[in-house]
Amino acid sequence: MHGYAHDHAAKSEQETIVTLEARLLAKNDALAERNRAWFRGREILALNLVSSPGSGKTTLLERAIRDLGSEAFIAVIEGDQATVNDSERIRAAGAPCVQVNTGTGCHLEADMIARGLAELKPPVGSMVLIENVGNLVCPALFDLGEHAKVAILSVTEGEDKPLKYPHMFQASRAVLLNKIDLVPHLDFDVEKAVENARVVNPDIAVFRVSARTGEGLAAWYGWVREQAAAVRASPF
Ligand SMILES: Nc1nc2c(ncn2[C@@H]2O[C@H](COP(=O)(O)OP(=O)(O)O)[C@@H](O)[C@H]2O)c(=O)[nH]1
Ligand SMILES: [Mg+2]
Repeated sequence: MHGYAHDHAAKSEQETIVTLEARLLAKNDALAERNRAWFRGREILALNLVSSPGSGKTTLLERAIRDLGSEAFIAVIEGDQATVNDSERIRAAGAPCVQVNTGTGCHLEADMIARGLAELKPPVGSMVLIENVGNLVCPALFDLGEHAKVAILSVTEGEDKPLKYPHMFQASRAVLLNKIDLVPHLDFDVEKAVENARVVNPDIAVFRVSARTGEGLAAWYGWVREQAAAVRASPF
């Protein structure tokens, strides 16, 4: 009897959790649609950079601000559990930035982006680059209203990560294989990493880059320009 009551309670608790989770995601999706419409109405390209901590998101953003800043106004939303370190780096690189600290949260949510946009007020035709909280799990689930998610996988992380964290690579339109300058010092199999990314997402665009040396960045910027042009061309 006790076992039954216990099981029953556990089941109903689980149902409550599942329902709450579904509601949370539905609320986020509604707010993400609002952000998406806001971006589209202003012809703003919004990219959501997702990766493990330390793969090079902030370094890639610093480079992009310096390399693309003359052709487009770039604003940044930085997500981290704590500190304003990354937003200080972004401002030093020359872009306005809002830092969101998520505390115990492991991802950015659409309402945080809406609040960031209200502060940043990015102009028509600009780019909003979002650095999500570093981890390969929950940022995949949360739509922010972005045009595309871009996954960063650095060569020190192992070529199996797309297979172990498939949702992140399925949710992303492009993957940057960063720190390619380190390949000679590692046993990272670049071809295998590309193959693994394409196993989980056959359409994913792959760029082999080094934020340190600049290798491969021209191709990545070409993709960014194509996305910006697509946003400008899409009817509102
Ligand atoms: N060798 C090398 N180091 C890099 C590269 N990109 C970033 N790093 C280093 O990796 C570390 C983490 O970079 P960071 O941009 O802070 O990563 P984030 O946590 O994803 O924002 C820093 O020490 C960077 O200097 C790269 O292309 N090559
Ligand atoms: Mg960072």
